[in-house]
Amino acid sequence: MRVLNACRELGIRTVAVYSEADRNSLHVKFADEAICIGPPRAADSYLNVPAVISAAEIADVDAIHPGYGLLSENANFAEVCRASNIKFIGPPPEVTRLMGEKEKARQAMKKAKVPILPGSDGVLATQEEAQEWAAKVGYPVILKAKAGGGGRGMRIVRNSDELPNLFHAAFTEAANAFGNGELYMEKFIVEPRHIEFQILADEHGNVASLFERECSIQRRHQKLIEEAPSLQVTPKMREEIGRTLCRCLTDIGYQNAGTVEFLMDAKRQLYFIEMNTRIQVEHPVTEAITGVDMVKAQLRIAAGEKLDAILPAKLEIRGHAIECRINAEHPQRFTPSAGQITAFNVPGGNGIRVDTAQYAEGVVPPYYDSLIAKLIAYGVDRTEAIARMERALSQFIVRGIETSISLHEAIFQNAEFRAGEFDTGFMERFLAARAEEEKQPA
Ligand code: MV4
Repeated sequence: MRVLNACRELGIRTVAVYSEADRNSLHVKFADEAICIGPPRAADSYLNVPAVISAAEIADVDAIHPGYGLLSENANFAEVCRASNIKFIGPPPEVTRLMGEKEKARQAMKKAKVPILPGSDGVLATQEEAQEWAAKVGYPVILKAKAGGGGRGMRIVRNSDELPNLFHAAFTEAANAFGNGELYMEKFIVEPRHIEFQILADEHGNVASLFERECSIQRRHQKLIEEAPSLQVTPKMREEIGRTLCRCLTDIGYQNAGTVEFLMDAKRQLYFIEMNTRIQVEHPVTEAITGVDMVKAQLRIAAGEKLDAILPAKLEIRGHAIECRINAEHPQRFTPSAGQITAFNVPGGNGIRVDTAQYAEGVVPPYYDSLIAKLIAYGVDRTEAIARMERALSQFIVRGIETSISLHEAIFQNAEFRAGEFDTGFMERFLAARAEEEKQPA
């Protein structure tokens, strides 16, 4: 729906693809054309490259927007698009492949003077080499899969005695999950903040930074709340990191939208960890504070337009925005909650945006990600954004299935959250405190 909306506003005709489970989805209803590409399971439809390409060829499309997830960071898919004379709306496959090899991405950033964490130069050939690097870097260290990302295939190592077993475990897990067990090492940052920079790049070597987002409110690597800007990033840091990233990504030949992830330590230093070569779920908070329609920007970049025609002369941050991810899941147990929606009231009003493809008679299928809506609140400052979010959460009604709305309401009551004083350990502490309260009712 997000891509469809941008196309409609630009006068571009759209073709939706859908699985048998999504026959009654809004993207099918609102696209100019819609083609069924297979059975409900994503592997049989949305991830089926020949099925997607066949639909594109039958409809004779000029371009494919891959959305986020699914095939959006699949370099092979981008290559098949290229071979089929279909424009893939995203970076070239070579760049996606480079960023998918996390250790290569790290070295590319290092070369461009983007700050990285102390760690190994390249992958660890042997356990002995891992011991040597760990002694040099100092414990705790973290082993990460070169082919990994998003938290899979990682092991935290506290001392040299633990290293042999954890090296073996990480290697085996990575080999099974990614078909490549190669590992690298970084200094482990305890309870970091997760801060990411939004980049747009055209096909003429121009790159712009659309500033940062704070994404530390997450559970098991699933983000729950994101905001922009970060209270912890000073104008000087923002400018320096942004400038360095633009230079680096010009050198790499980056194109279209991308997100560069950093960890922030207790001393408020930022360190590169990895890059996502797609538009992300949380892009609306950046849209709110910059006024840039990022999906329209993606489409115009892919059509060969230059950034200076797409972006305002001077990019500036105005106000503050927060996004709550509304998931179809139990607010305490986090188990998925598929099924028939029986009531659906979407909040609106000043400063509120809701991105959703759900509706009053909608069905949440059990096959896909549980995200059913994004609720974005904008204000002149964080205080106003919070007040609007709380008001909107109280007016967001979903019946028939369980959702995370009540969890968000509880988080917005939390003093540390309200003060902006949190890191990636926040949700674990918050949920533990909540479980404790339930054990001993007042
Ligand atoms: C780390 C780290 C601490 N130190 N790397 C997790 C997902 C992947 N993108 C990177 N991750 C981490 N890398 C070093 N050197 C802690 C995490 C991490 C984390 C990072 C971002 C957001 C949430 C997180 C939750 C747990 C661990």
